[in-house]
Amino acid sequence: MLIEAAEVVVTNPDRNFVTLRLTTDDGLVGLGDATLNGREQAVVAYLAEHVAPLLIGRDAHAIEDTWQFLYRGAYWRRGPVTMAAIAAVDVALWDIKAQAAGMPLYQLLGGASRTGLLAYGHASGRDLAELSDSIRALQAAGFGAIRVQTGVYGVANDASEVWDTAAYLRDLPGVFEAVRAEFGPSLPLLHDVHHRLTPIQAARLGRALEPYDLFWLEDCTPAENQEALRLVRSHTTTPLAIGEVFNTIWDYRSLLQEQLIDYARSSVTHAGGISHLRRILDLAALHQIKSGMHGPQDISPVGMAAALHLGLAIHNFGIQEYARHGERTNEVFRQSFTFSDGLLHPGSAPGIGVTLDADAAGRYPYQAAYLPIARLRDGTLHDW
Ligand code: KDG
Ligand code: MG
Repeated sequence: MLIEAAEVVVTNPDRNFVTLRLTTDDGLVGLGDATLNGREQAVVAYLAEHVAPLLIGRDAHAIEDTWQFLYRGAYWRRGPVTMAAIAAVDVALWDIKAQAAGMPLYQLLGGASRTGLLAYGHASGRDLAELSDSIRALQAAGFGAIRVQTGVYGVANDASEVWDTAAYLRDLPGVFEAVRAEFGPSLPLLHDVHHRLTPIQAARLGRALEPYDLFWLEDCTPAENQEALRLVRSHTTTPLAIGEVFNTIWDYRSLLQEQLIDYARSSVTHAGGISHLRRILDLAALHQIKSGMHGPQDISPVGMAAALHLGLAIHNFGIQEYARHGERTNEVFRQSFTFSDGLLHPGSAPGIGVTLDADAAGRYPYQAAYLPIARLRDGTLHDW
């Protein structure tokens, strides 16, 4: 079975998505997500100019060899653009292989290890009343685990936000105290710091949040400095999650081997696809670290479906972020995955279970858009 066509589809139904569509000589179509928020066109060019021409005529079954060919053969390794492009090829090939086998992809990855995947949704509010309404709305939508963001921290999606670390460190424990008082001790609660603290600030926050029993504290320091987590870890038992901006196993090496985190946040879309993320999560499993795959709206339904197949199959699944897509996105990407009773399931359709409606995609052309930024009161650019 040979790859006959490799096309890159860019569409903006609710936001920009980049999708690789591979077609084989016997007519199977596989999809891979290559969306890199705010840098979408860099991956489009990488795929269209440098990867697609190399794929034509290759054996569609040779997933590992194609992965190594794109990684080692390029000489230039790692990086978000390269690894998102490789991920899209990898997922599209797994999609094709599973369709050829007539099975949902998770069966080829070892079969289901559980009946469904615990998902968390995003609650936010400018004050406690708004936050409480937001948590209730998520519970009504079926979520059994909730990420809590509030007030001084970036709830707005404006282009720029003013960030005050001292106010944040002062206010956040009180927010969790109020949420626990209202919603009880058993609701799993998560929080994302978005890389904004120094190691000693993060250590202090982790310790201050211990009474509220967080499921995890995410990205408490800039993720690229793995050593910083040693200090944080030595001061707090609040579980730590990191890695949504990582793209290879090398970014995790000391975090996993020294057991400095509890959850690995990489997505299939940004960490080299099913083949590479599985390697990361297998190494994590040796150190009792679980998956906590990134699942914001900027990962397309194709990337989300791939994550669900992998999450269902691995033993060390932890939790899945699920930001839910809008109606127009669901019209472009038809999905077999389901969400009920707080659990996601990839469904039983052969492959990854997502098809792309090209006519619908064509109705929503690319529009340039960027992530917001954060600045301190004096104007200094801070981490997002
Ligand atoms: O593209 C970046 C976003 O996906 C990121 O800001 C979302 O931190 C995020 C999360 O945890 O979903
Ligand atoms: Mg995050």
